[in-house]
Amino acid sequence: FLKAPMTASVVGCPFSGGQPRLGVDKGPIHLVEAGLLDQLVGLDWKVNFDGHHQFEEITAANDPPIGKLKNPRFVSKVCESVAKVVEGHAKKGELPLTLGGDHSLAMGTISGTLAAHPDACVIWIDAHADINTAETTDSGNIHGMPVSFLMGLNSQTIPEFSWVNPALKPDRIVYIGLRDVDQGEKRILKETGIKAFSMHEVDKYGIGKVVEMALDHVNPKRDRPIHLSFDVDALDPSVAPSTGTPVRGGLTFREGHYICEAIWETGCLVALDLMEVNPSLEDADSVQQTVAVGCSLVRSALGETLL
Ligand code: EXY
Ligand code: MN
Ligand code: MN
Ligand code: MN
Repeated sequence: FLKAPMTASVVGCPFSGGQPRLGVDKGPIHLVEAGLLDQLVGLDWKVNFDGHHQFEEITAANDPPIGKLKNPRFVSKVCESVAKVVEGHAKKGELPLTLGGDHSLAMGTISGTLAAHPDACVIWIDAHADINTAETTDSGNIHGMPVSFLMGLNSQTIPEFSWVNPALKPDRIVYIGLRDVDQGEKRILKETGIKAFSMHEVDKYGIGKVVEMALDHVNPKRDRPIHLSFDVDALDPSVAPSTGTPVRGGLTFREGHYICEAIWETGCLVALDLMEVNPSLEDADSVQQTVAVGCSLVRSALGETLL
């Protein structure tokens, strides 16, 4: 993978079942309609896109909670199908670009990446740690839990999620941007020793140093494939207002883009997620701004330079 694959395979995932707010399923549609795919062609990517992922075989009907988990079968089945698609693209040497949709989808995308690249590491950009377990979650919203499934942190196995291979090791994931982490999640981060750079560290060291430290931790020799999972709510709400769980005090426009640029520069990027753009929230200008920022983050991660 030393030379990054120059074919991007877009996995549009109009899915909102991991959280309660309608509209996040429209995120990928707006990103594509804003011209994202042409923009990538302009960066010399070959872009595969055969329409948004269809979930019609998979329905939310008859899906009562399992414990606190909401829409568990729906989320699980959708993620399982996304995992297969991502794995297939990655195994062909293409770069899967998954457009969400809510962040529960990362259970699928990262499963797919790890199936194709077992030595991959994950860089998770988010206001939230998304590492609640079935036991620690207050909300029951699975978009707050994908990392716990990927790591096998649930004390009881949930048969509906048995397809997930809990292959993600604590030293293969690093967070940047955290500022709304639940008590139970803080305990999990401590117990597992997962490295996290919150907004406190971004303020203290600056984004350049933080990204370097994050890469040194998760990819010290810069020889591991990187899966970048970018939740747009990592950005400050003044930069990306149209998202379901905004938290003030987030990354600036440049800090977000710097992360993407620096990861691209490693030459190790093999998969990219852009999640949680919700075009139904806030006014038309905010939606346009958030969609435009989403497109430009993806362009930066896929090689757009300022000069
Ligand atoms: N920690 C809260 C929960 O588990 O419900 C909030 C999670 C928000 C998750 C967003 C997508 O990053
Ligand atoms: Mn998230
Ligand atoms: Mn988030
Ligand atoms: Mn919270």
